[in-house]
This record gives sequence, C-alpha cells and structure tokens, in this order.
Amino acid sequence: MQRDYRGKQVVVTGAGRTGLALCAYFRRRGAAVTLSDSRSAAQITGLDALEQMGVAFDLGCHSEGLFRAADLVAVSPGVPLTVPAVAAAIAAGVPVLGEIEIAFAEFEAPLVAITGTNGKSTTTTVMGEIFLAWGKATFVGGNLGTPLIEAVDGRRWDWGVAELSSFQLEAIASFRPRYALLLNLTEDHLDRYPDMASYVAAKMRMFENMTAADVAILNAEDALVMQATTAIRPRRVLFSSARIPDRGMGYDGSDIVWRWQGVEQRFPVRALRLKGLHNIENVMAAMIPPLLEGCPAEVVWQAACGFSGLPHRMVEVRVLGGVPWYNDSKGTNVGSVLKSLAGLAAPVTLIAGGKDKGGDYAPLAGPVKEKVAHLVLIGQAAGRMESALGRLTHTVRAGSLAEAVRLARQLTPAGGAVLFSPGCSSFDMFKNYEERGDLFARAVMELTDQEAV
Ligand code: UMA
Ligand code: ADP
Repeated sequence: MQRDYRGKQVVVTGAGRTGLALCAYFRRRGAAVTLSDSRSAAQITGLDALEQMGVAFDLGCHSEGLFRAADLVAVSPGVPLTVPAVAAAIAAGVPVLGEIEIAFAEFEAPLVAITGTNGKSTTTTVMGEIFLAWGKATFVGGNLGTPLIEAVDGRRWDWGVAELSSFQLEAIASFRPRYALLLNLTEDHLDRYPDMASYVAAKMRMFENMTAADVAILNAEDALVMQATTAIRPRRVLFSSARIPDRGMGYDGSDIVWRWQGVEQRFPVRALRLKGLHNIENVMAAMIPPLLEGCPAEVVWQAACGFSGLPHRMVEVRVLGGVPWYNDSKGTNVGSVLKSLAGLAAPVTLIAGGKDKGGDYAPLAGPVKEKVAHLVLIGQAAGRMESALGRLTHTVRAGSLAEAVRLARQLTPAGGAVLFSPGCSSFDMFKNYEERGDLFARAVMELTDQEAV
C-alpha cells in the first residue's frame, strides 16, 4: 500500500546508489528531502542532478537535530542504525525505515526474497532468468546491484526477485515476501555486528511478517539454517544437496530431483553450465518458487542450464604457462573461499586479504594446508590472516594487488593454479568488489610469457 509522503520532511542517509534513488523517489512523491552523508560534497558524485530536483544536503556529517526533527529517516544499507544521528532519531520516535521497506509498501507484484551468507546473487539471477523465460515481467535486483526502490517507477511487474542482505533487513517493518529463501549461514560482517547471533537475527527478520500462506525455502543441510528457522510461520519447503527429501528438492549425485504432490521430476545436472555442489544448491533453491507457481519444468530447466555464471565468481581470466588464473573477487568471506578452493586441485597459489570483517580465518586452515602451496596476502586483513594461516604454508605479503599478481606469477609453476579469492570485502583498497576484480583481471592480462617462473 502506497504511503503518502506529500509535504513530509524526509532525511535520506547514504549517498550511494540506494540513497540517490531514494531521493528521486521521495521527490517524485512530493516530500521535502535532505540527503545526509558522512562524506563531503567533493567525494560524492551525482549531487548536481539532485540539486536540480530540489534536494537539500547535510554533508560531511549527520546532523542530529535534522534527524530528530524529520518525519521519516530513510536509511541506505551501508548506514548502521547505531550511527548516533540515526539512533537519536529512533530515540525521538521518528520512523526509521530501510529502502526495502519503503519500496515494498508500493511494489504491487509478489516478491521472492533471497538471503543467506553465500550464493544470493547467483540464486537471484538464475531465478530471474526462469521467470523471464516463462514470459513474466520480472524485476531482478536488490543487494545484487539495482535497488528495489528503482523498481517502483510506474512499470508493471508480474514478479520481483530480490537479493537481500542482513543490512537491508535491519530496517524493515511490514516487509512480507511471498517466498523467502535462506541459503546458508556462516560467519560474515562481524565488523558491523557484535556477534554471529546478531548477524543471524538480522537475516531472520525476513520471515517475521510471513504467514502460513507464504513459503520459506530452506537448506536442509545447513544445521544453523535449520536451527534458526524452527519457529517461523511460513510453510517450509526444503532443498538438500545430500539426499532426496520425500517432499521437496534433492540431489542424488547425478540428478536434481523434485518431489511434489506425489510426482517426481528429474533434472540431469550434467546439463548445467554452472559447476560445483554449491551451485547445484543455488539452482535447486532458484527452481522451487517457479515450479510451485506452475512454471513448466522444461522452461525452468532450460533457463537454469542456460546460465553460465556471474562475473567475479570463479571466472578463469586466462591460462598462462600452464597455470589457470581465477578471479573470485566476490569471495568476500571465509565460507565462499572454502567453496572456491574446494573446486580446485593442489597446488594452488591463493591471493587473499582486504578489509577485515572481524571473523575467524581458522576454518581455512585445513584446505590451506592441503591445497595452498603459496599464500599471497594483501590489504588490511593481511596481518590477522598471516597469524591464522601463515605457519601452514609459504606466505608472503604484497603492498598492492598488482604486486600480488606479480608475486603469484613468480611463485606458481606449470601445473599449479592461481586463485584470487580475498575472503574479505574490498573497501580498504577499492570502490567495490567489481573494481577489485577488474583490476586483478587487468594485471593478469598484462603478464607476459617472458616472466619465467
Ligand atoms: N555512509 C554514511 N554514513 C555511514 C556509513 C555510510 O553516510 O555511517 C555513506 C557513505 O559515505 C556512502 C553511502 O553511505 O556515500 C553508501 O551507502 P551504501 O553503502 O548503502 O551503498 P549503496 O551504493 O547504496 O549500495 C547498497 C549496498 N551496499 C552495502 O550494503 C554496503 C550494495 O551492496 C547494493 O548492491 C546496493 O545498495 C543496492 O541494493 C553491496 C555490498 O557490499 C554490493 N553488500 C554487502 C554484501 O553483499 O556483502 C551486504
Ligand atoms: P552472494 O551474493 O551471497 O555473495 P554469490 O552468488 O555472488 O553470493 O557467490 C559469491 C561466492 O560465494 C562464490 O564465488 C562462491 O565462492 C560462493 N558461493 C556461491 N554459492 C554458494 C553456496 N550456495 N554456498 C556456499 N558458498 C557459495
């Protein structure tokens, strides 16, 4: 249901992609908008267009008085609710809502929400491809890149498929998807949350307004997912990469098997272009809502098989002197590095490090010992990673990503492989993981045959 923002004083926090879209949204709806960002005007792009729209600015700080006096504070995902001005607004009784909540109130089509620590973007994209192949006008976005608020622009949608981060779920109120997927839960974002329980609690908010008329799609093989969802209200449909449930989606080592209402359907996994058990999980999860909605199985499977993967996730950049080089810049936590390493044979040269999110690197110890011949560390996390893993394999530090690439070239003989899977976010050295992955790929392409190992 659309809210009436006419004449309201709205403070939008965060001048990233979400904040800029929120400003335009609220201006279109007649609100008086102030954009607040801790960065200064010189560091932000896109302000001219907002100024022309009549947006006011509060830059270089977040002014508490402004926040306390607002009718609504709209927060970008990157702005924690603990920021003093936001906390002051909450204390003063001002509604503080996230972009997902604001967009949801006006998004008229049914929504599928997808969260989890890893696999969100892949699952979201595969599901979007399926709905589109079925001929449905489908918005595909969210944390993936296009904020949901950009979908609320007068276009008519049949479906919305939205990747959601824990950050986005922190500031919902009435958000209620028809389907909600929880893919897995492992440690992440401990630079924003005091502990793992708080991170999980943020993710669990996805289910809070759902009823028995809605469906939760859950990973039966993830013990934490199972434990965290025992008391949720929506009906549960499980997927498993280790067995075939009596009712739900499973994998028997060669086929994905869908059992529903007494009928069994099989989908041969060799036809998928996506590789790895984790991607089989993503595809299984992505298939369930369209199948439950009556999308023909052939349409579902053809679309799933047509998808070859997103950039920056285990992309082979080139093979040089018998060494494949993989860009996995989206490997931004320990869980994803584990999956990427699992897909490679020893010996691997692993380039890792970036902005430290405060998690434990010890789960990497076994695979590093077994497969990683050389560990090249970059960024803010290099010290903590070296303490956790340095004694298990030959470890060096590099001052830049380009230097890490040169070192990896020198260290890796034919028959080895180089994996760039940072296990950290990119914000210490780069704008985002895409920029980091592009720079890695460029540095790899600039290597010449002459630089002998
Ligand atoms: N800022 C403040 N005060 C603060 C913190 C930040 O003013 O206390 C400002 C920054 O100076 C900056 C702005 O906030 O100008 C950035 O806002 P933002 O971080 O919300 O960035 P957006 O460009 O709006 O991108 C966000 C998501 N970013 C984060 O969650 C950090 C994008 O996910 C998402 O694609 C986009 O909305 C559209 O939905 C990125 C991400 O890293 C890819 N997500 C995390 C992940 O996937 O692990 C959760
Ligand atoms: P997200 O959007 O949650 O970050 P992506 O689909 O972008 O997830 O995948 C990022 C990385 O996470 C991949 O490169 C891979 O290493 C890992 N990954 C993908 N799917 C899964 C999964 N289902 N379980 C665990 N790790 C996964």
